[in-house]
Amino acid sequence: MKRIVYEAENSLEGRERNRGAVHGMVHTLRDFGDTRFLVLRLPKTMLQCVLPAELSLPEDFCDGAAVRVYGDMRAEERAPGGRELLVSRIEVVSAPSEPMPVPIHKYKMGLSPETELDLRPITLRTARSRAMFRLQEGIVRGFRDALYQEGFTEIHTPKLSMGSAEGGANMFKLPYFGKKAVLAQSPQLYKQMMVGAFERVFEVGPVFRAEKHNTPRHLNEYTSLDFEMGFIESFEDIMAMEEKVLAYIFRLLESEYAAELNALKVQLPDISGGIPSIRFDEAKRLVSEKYSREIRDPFDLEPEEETLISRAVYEETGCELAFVTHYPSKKRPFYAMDDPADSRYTLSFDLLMRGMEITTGGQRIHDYSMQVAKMEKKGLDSQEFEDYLMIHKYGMPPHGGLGLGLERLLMRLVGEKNVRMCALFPRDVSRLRP
Ligand code: AMO
Repeated sequence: MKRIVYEAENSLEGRERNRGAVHGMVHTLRDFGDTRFLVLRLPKTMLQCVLPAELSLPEDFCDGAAVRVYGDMRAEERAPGGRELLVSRIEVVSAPSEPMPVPIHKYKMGLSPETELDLRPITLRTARSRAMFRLQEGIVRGFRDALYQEGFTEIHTPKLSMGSAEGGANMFKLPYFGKKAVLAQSPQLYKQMMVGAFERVFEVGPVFRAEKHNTPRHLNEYTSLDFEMGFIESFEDIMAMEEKVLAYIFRLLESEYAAELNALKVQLPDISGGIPSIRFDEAKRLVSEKYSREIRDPFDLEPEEETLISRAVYEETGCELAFVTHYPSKKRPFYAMDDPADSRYTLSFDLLMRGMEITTGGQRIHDYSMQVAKMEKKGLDSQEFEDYLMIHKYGMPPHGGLGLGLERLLMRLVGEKNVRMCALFPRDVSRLRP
């Protein structure tokens, strides 16, 4: 059975062999009087099935039923995927107990985002959601494949820990057998530790941020795509690696996710000419002058500034992505390497895409005394970091890495306004279900 479904999805070759059954979920039945089309939800595509006038449907057949359909597969260029199944028999494998509460067969259901999220177990079945999360798969797959090719090792680090990696107030705290634990804000310290073991590592995993504000760009749990690499000459090596990885991801989406890109009308960004970069202080000045905007926070970028920097870079270069480099030391965590030329700034960067930050990265401190001194300067007790400091004490190469927000990248790719829609089951201040 599995094999036939796979063939039904992937080709029409050996059509004769495709005489048999396909199983799937009833997405909808379109009844035009003389012709009836059953749209079946297969693992990755929809299959159009033509029901002959004389075929009677089983009594318990309805939207949402799990069915087995028998018939002949044939080419039909007007059908999705260029093929359709001429049905001779339908069996209901299992029938739902209630009618579908919302019209999931419609591309746009017209629901409020809240209702759509409340009903996520079924609204994720729409063609639109399926296309979005197939693209999400493609991004992660591309990230993994590209890094395997570059000699990286995939790692899995703990999400329960004792201390903070990124600082700030956005940590979830929880009791842990009489002690206090926190949920990981990022795999930062562990991925650096693993550079000592494997030189090049990456991780795809959940991270937790107790952001108290509901914004369209923040989740309380998101998926972080992280890598970390040793023996770098400069933080620009990290940017070059990110560019390579993104180019790989976009190529993979183009070649293997064309149907999903088409369904969502996604235009992939063109980074074939390289991603331009601009220093943080220059970027601040540029948008302030170009758009007559007062600089309110000299140490960080406001969301509107990110949008304007992106716009200005796009107007100048035609590229929808832009690296902003040399963020102020004041706003970067203790592990960030200061610029030896001017220690007010760090050897770090953010990547903006279509007006929003999708990545943070940079070079880290590898020298023990430099790291202890920076912790003290930031008012941290280096004793609390003795596990982490083992790597500095016992030898580390110059290294750096980055963290890329999966939902943010998907959001910028598909043009979704709210990051919640780019997480299967988003977590925000007021949402812990479904
Ligand atoms: P940072 O905290 O900037 O850096 O996070 C990296 C990237 O993660 C995404 N992101 C978020 N996405 C959704 N909801 C949130 N609340 C949220 N917060 C962050 C963004 C961001 O660019 N350890 C460093 C990375 C590194 O230097 O390797 C870090 O975590 O896309």
